[in-house]
Amino acid sequence: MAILPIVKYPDKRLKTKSQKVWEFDENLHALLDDMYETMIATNGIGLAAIQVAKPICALIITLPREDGEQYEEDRLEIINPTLINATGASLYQEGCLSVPGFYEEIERFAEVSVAYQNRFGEEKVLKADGLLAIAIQHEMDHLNGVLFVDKLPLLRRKKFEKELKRIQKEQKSSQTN
Ligand code: QAP
Ligand code: CO
Repeated sequence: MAILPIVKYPDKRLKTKSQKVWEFDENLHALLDDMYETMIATNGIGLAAIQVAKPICALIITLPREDGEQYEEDRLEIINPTLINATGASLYQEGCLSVPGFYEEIERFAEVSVAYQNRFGEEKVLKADGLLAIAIQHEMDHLNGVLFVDKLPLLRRKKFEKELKRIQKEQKSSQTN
């Protein structure tokens, strides 16, 4: 197992459209395990493979429980997802491991159903609402090369670009401090 470096905005690789997974082998399993370790180590609740520079349609989500802790048995691994139903709308203050330190409200579907494969290639369907529905949509956007900041209206996108400069300065100084 290993903690992998996270690809950060504005790295162009985050715009990559990920490729379908065909082989559900030990390489995939090792990647999913590394992604989980990386996500936990960086305080994430969701991570797409492209965020660790692997352009394949794989994402993981582990939401915290009521006690605020993440449990390994709640690991959700979603390969080759397709949206089969989506209803309603909800606003949530989103963040992203590839855009650390920036959070903004994004509108998403309130409820989604996705068809996907697990790490063994078995076909599954998942119906989700609440935070899980948000996380699934956020991570599925990564597979299409889309970040949550790409969905901001122009004025808030400008606010983001301005804040980014400040965040990048802070991160540079914390590397040398
Ligand atoms: C995507 O996001 C998501 O800025 C996962 O400094 C977003 O794990 C799912 C994180 C909204 C559901 C709702 C962000 C960690 C983690 C940061 C994340 C940071 C450290 C974000
Ligand atoms: Co993200």
